[in-house]
Amino acid sequence: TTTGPALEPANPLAKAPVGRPPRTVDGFAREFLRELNFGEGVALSRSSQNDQYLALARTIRHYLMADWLETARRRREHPTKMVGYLSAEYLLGRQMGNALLATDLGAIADQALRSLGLDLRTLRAQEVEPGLGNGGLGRLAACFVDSLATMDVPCIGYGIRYEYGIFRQTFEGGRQVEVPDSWLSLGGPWEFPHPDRAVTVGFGGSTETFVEETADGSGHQITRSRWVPAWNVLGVPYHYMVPGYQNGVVNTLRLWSARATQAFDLQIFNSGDYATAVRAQTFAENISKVLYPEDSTPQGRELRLQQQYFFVACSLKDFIDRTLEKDFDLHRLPERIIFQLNDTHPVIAIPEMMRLLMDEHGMEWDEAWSVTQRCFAYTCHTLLPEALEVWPVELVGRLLPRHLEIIYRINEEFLETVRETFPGDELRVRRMSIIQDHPERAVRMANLATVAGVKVNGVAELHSQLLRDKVLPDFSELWPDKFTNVTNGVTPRRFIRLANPTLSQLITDTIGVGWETKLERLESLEPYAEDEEFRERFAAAKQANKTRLRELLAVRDGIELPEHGMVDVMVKRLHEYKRQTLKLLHIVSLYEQIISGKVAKDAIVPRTFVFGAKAAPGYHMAKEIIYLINSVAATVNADERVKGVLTVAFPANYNVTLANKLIPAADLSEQISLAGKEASGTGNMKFALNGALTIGTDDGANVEIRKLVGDDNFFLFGMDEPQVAALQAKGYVPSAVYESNPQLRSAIDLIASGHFTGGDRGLAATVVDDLLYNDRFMTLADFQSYIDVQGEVDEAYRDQERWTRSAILNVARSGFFSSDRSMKDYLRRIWMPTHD
Ligand code: B1N
Repeated sequence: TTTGPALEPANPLAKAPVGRPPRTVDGFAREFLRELNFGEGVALSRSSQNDQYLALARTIRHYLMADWLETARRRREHPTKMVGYLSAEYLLGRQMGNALLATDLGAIADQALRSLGLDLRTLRAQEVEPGLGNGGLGRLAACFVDSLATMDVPCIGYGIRYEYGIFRQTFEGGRQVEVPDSWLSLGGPWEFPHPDRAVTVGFGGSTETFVEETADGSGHQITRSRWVPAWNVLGVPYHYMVPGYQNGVVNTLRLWSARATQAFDLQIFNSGDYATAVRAQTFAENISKVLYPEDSTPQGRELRLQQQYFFVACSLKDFIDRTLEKDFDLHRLPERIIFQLNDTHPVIAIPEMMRLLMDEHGMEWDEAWSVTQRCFAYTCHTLLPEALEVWPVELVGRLLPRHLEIIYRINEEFLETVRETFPGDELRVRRMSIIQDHPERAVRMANLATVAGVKVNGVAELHSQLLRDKVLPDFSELWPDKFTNVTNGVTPRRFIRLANPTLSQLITDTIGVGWETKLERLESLEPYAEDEEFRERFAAAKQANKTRLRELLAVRDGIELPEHGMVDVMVKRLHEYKRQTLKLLHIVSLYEQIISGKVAKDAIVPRTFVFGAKAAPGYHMAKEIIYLINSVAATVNADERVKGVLTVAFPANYNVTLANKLIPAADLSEQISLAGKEASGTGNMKFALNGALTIGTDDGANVEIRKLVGDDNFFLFGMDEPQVAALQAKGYVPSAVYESNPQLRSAIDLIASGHFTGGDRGLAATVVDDLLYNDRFMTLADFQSYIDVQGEVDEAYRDQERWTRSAILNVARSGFFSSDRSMKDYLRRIWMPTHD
């Protein structure tokens, strides 16, 4: 059903490339009205804002269409090695602003809409962002596909079209309440469904062995295995444009949606059981129904493994059967594709590739393994041992019996190598085995990925080092060359140009155009740190962003922010290792010192503390911390004694859209995880690029930020990773820290007294007790250092000239953190290593 026209078309129009609509105000207005009338079926005078938004989105799409078709044609005609980015998450953020920027149509669209009595900003605000990811890992995937399109690298991003993305967070009585994110309910104008190109994916059933003669005609017989699934679902591809930045390139993001197969339906319909048939449909469609809202921790649920296998099976089939030219010799597959595994979520692709090559394309084990080993590379995003995915053998065997057989055989051959290399070291064999025995027999997905992948990379220098030394030490000893680093990056198009137009204009005025794709050019801003006029404009841009944020939070959340003072921002998923409670202890301590008269109100720099954080719905402690932050915010904001000096804002539902408004307004960026726990962080990069100074630990990419911006322009505090390890080994007793530090004691006592929780001590007890008697992430151990360095922050901020100079240097020296640079590193170190 997917082949093109069979006859040579007589009409020459068939050969012409698709037209490009005129890039004029009138042309745009006409195109928009056509969409509104013919696409939405409404007259302008009768149209709703949603109609107008949908028509506008489709209008902008038209301007990308010729480039999209042309990019695809070019790639088909001159096939080269492609990147298949396999990711269970893409946290895309709103599409319209990005599409306008990519096409450079902002001004035209603005005027055209105005000429029709409409307002571009209002229509842009209609868009519900596709929140198909949790946090950093999903946003990273979105930055990477943006960069690959901008660099004209052939790439297909493969993932899942969740019907419900990350939940919408609301607060009720200060507690997080999750609301389903039905982001598609008002229409999905950016997607192109292709139900005719659905692929079938099997689940369950059993394997059978049979005997076959070898293909060489020698008459030898071999035993083969094949999978007979018990049930199937269909994967329907939805295509999304991934436009490069003003370069005529549009790549594709292909997200899969699950449907019931017709065969499945029919069988049951014919039996006359309508209700059962409809239930079957629901069952199949559940697979792509909802994103698991966990971040940095795996959810070992059966449905999640179904999701993983579903999208990976669709993607491999799509690439082999549809993207490669017909009759391509699969022995040469590694010349055409490298699948990058975004964490372990897509790692089931490895046995799936083996199965396809052997059972569907007739390869022998050794050939298939040789091909598979060259087609995958694995990115690890964590250091938390509990975050390494394992799947119970029982579950894998039940859902994917053929894959389990293949995994066992991969493991057998691998362990043979280990035994040959390290004879007699059975403990090592057990540590390295792809199958763990305790606490239950399970498949270690990171081990599988490491055994099969060409390369394994961490996401920041420190993380990659710790990955080698602590997470996978046996593997790095066996294969030192397999391990490499690629430090994360962020797209400057979305996170500077779109998020911060005032700063962008200043940069362009100062160093000229083109920095958006050559971010190292920000270096040329460095001398301007000493230019008074530039400093003033820079400070004015920051002030304008703060004012805009004030206006936004007033309307969006009913939060009143003071006009002046430092904006101190901590936005990221709520996780104990990230230590939002350390930030909270700082606030409570300042507050306690003022209300108890230990510190004069005017002795400290007025600050607005802004939090943004979602907690995984099942993560009890994280939700208690959210409740406590909201309780402290309510109490502090209502207390006349600290008015104008301490303000706490916790706008609900932190997402990409809100990030774009918050980050440009920040003076201070909080990156305060326990050293050795945050793999990289990418928010830290966005803040530095928008001229915030960082207060941070020696962790993740903070290390590299500090190295680049310089010690004078970065506030380092806390233990480093070796110190953390030493304290751990010695035995850490948080209550002893509490006993010995009066300032800390006062802060914790005030929380424990129920001061912030309406007099109820119980409501604060979960968090307080954990800090005192557990404190797995050593919050109390780093408290004094944090407080001391926050004192230095105050002092630095009082000298506005010095602060602005440092902020400028943060921007000038952070060009390294463009995701374009990350992509160059992946290309050179992993994807096309022989290229130069
Ligand atoms: O990936 C980001 C890093 O910058 C962060 O430091 C890191 O915490 C984050 C299971 C994860 N690691 N692991 C996850 C997400 C969802 C899930 O279901 C794990 N996310 C990270 C980008 O490298």
